[in-house]
Amino acid sequence: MTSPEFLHACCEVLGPMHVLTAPEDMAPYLTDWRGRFTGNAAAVLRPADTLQVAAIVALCAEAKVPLVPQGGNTGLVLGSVPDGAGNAVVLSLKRMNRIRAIDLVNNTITVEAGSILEEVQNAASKADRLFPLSLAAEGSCTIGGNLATNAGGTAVLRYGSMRDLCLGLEVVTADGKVWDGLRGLRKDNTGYDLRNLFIGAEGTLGIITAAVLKLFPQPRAQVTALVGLNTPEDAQRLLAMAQATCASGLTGFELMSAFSVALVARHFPQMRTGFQDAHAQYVLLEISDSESEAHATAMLEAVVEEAMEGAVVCDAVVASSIAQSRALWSLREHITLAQAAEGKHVKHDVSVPISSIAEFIGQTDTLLQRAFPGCRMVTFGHLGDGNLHYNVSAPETMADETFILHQEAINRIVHDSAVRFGGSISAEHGLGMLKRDEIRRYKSDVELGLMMAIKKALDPHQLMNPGKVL
Ligand code: FAD
Ligand code: 2HG
Ligand code: ZN
Repeated sequence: MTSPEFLHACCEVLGPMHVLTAPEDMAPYLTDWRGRFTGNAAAVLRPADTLQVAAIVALCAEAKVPLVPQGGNTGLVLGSVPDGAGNAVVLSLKRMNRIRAIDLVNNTITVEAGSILEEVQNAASKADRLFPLSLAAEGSCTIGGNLATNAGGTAVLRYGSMRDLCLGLEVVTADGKVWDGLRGLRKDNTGYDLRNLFIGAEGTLGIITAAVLKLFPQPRAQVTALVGLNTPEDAQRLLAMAQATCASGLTGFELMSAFSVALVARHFPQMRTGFQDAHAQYVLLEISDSESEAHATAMLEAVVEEAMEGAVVCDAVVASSIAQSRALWSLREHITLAQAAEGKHVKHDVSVPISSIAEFIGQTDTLLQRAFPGCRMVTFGHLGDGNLHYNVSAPETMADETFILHQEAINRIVHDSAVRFGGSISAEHGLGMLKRDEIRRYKSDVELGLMMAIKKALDPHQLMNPGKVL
């Protein structure tokens, strides 16, 4: 247990206002976004700057108190909440939200880890630049959480995931030292890649306190289309067509199954596709263009026309206004909320080679229907990256509570299937507590051994987000 002396020392560093110990004050930090798990903590600590983080981590190292870093707490794998033991502290980075610098020649922005993603996008936009990471939780997730999970989102196809968008990091190490790696360099071959070790480590190796991120020119135009199709195979064909015509202009390619779209319409009735008839699959495409709106629209229309002529697509709408484009994206981004409103479900965040997407869906759907007849598939996601959110809701006739008891069996079918296709069981959300045991089935002893060696070297007392990832 944490001693009164330890909490007193934390108060000295942060001021008592930023050391929360009352259950009602700590509550929002202890339950995950989906409401699937509530942990326990000795305190929630809210540092204001890097030196305060370093002082707190040093105190934790001395008193052997485990630390759970937390940003917006929007993570989907139970990485940002403590376990039930009650001996850990949650370190909330949300007060650390300053934009430290923008360099318009180097095309970089330096931000603190608690900065909300949307605010970083807005700061870039004000400077006539684009920070391209985009995801439905952007109004509340933080750059630190985005980095710690190597977040993906809807523009990975063109700009890559968080690892590709970060040039430098500032990190507080497990013994309370500050590593200043805030370099804005695009080339730097000076030994081991520490930056990429901390990115995607889910807070298990150190606390990210700031980052240098890449900026891009603002596209002159962004054009969106929604198309209806019969099969995931057709969606794969459409991707090849769009890439051939638009090359790197294709910035988004999102698959949504009929049931995903129907769930959104059920729980958010104002959100509809606008098509007269329902289709088995939908794809949302986005083109970004450095020339003009007319050029972008012509390109997208050419793709849609070719796909309709080839009977790859049955129906299509190209958004004719920003409002219509936003409405189409909103439909896509409400799938997570609609499935949550529908009830408990089992999430999967798998990736397979893009060429195997359709076959993966076909085979795994069959296996799941055989084992759980009537289970409802909410299949959607970043088809352009080979990343599917292959989520399973209970059959209409089965109570959620009964269905959720089968979670392990469902995971086994889906994850074994993804791995059979050469895939991964977590393409963008990470492992957290939720997939920590699961990953041991799929990584070799050699790979797990290397990961463990890194963990031991950087966090010898196992205080950084214990029980997550490994
Ligand atoms: P948190 O949830 O607070 O933390 C996530 C992990 O990072 C935890 O392990 C935590 O300990 C660690 N961490 C947080 N801050 C730090 C830090 N400063 N230093 C070290 N470790 C830290 N993810 C995607 O990749 N793509 C999507 O499209 C996407 N869409 C989403 C849509 C919705 C509606 C929701 C709820 C989530 C979505 N996510 C998505 C998942 C989640 O939003 C992202 O993983 C996000 O990047 C997490 O940021 P956060 O600040 O909320 O992190
Ligand atoms: C998305 O792509 C997120 O919208 C969330 O990664 C996925 O709800 C999910 O399973
Ligand atoms: Zn996603």
